[in-house]
Amino acid sequence: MVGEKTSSMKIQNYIDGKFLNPIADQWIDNYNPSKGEVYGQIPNSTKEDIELAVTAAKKAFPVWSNTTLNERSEILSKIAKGIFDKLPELAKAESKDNGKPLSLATKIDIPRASSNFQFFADAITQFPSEAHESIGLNAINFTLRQPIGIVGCISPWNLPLYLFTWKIAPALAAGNCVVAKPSEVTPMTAFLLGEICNKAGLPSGVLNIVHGLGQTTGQAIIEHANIKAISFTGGTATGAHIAKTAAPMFKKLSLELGGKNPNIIFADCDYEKMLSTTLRSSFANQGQICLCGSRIFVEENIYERFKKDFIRKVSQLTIGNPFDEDSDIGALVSKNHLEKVKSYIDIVEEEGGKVLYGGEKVIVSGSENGYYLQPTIIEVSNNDCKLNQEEIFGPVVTIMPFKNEEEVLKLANNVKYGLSATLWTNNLNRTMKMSKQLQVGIVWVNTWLMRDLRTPFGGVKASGVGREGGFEALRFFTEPKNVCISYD
Ligand code: TXE
Repeated sequence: MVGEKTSSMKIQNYIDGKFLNPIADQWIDNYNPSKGEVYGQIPNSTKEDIELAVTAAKKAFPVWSNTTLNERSEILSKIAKGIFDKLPELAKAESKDNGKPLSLATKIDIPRASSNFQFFADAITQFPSEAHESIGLNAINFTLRQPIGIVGCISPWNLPLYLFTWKIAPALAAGNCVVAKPSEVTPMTAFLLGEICNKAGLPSGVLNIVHGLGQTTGQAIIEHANIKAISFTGGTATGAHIAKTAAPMFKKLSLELGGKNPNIIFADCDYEKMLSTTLRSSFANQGQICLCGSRIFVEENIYERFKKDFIRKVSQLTIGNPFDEDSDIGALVSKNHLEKVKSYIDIVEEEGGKVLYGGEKVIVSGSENGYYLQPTIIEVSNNDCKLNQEEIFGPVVTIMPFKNEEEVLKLANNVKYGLSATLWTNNLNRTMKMSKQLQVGIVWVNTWLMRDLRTPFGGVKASGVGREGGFEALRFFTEPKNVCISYD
């Protein structure tokens, strides 16, 4: 049973279809953030473990890359089903490992992990390649879309199985073999995925899941000469480091990095829908989603009303143990992260801001050592302060009034990040004009985090390079090769 395994056991690497201890026998503690206590250990894998994974992947590649699309699709569908069948156990494991409310893991994280596999199981059967006839030259070009070979997938801790599978599924669907590393902070569900893959009949070595710290295990993946592409989601500084290491080796890179997303509210919006969605876009997953709208800009004629209503709504949120059914906000992912988030609250005054609500750590009865923080609203007087320029990545939002479209566009774009923006308005002309001018990869209008997995997903500026999702992901995980045939 998955549930029993999560209580105290050592996590192992999944290499060549087998569960293995790390070769150097180095281990890291794994924490339950809702209790602030160690509940297991995970490998801190070294270059030798990565070598083993690469060898297994190399061996598996010729067969896997030549399976028919139907065979591949069927196996991926079985993995999707395997995840879905274990939804309650996986959700519990995710919630325990990450601190997120069990209800969220049950409704969002695990179903989406299953959908990721099902989506790419279907997508690969529909993935076209192009042909170009050179009319008048008697030639025809067609483009092969061949798998790259061995690819590396590195994921973060905020949406553990959700983002891990978002990378692995298209990589496998495209015919690659994968060496994957989940975050060392939340390794449990990635570990449990190995067993599901074996049961689904995924051939040994096609997917290898290796655990450990970024600077040891992650570094060994990005440096390995035979790993030809890296798909990474995580912090912007780590993304820059990965680019520096991998670019001179001419690896393909997809980097999905941080965000400091504007949530722009005009007076002509559907107010109640905006208010309830803004509550989610601010604090879902304890604000630890790269897409959260952490900078709220409100048109000045509804600013005071919004402020009052938003504070009231936020004060009604329940902070508690993630396993309690009525908890809206669980624990932050780690002690370090809690301290990082708190350090921004500590500088509010010197940055010219004012805490309107929250700002304090919370002691949850029965989980006194857990990493809990109140949802926090900060009023800021300008967009240049650190609170509006740096990614806090916690249950902290800033609010600020604006006068008109022109001003708010400047405010929204005046930041190094460019992942997403949310726009609340019923004015079509404004929607069109602003959608074009916002410097981001994703704009949501009158909604937030509504996802259609076929759409391109990713950011501009310091939010990353490349797009995930749909055929974009399948293009990333394949190498196009043009064949030009001349005829008489
Ligand atoms: O991320 P890291 P961290 C942001 C957020 C957060 C900050 C740092 O602001 O506070 O990033 O978080 C692996 N070679 N986001 O430190 O370190 C690491 O092991 C190869 C935004 O947790 O970037 C993990 O698997 N890999 C974000 C993954 O990179 C390395 C989600 C992400 O860890 C490595 C999470 C190396 N040298 C945090 N160093 C988002 N965009 O959604 C680390 N890793």
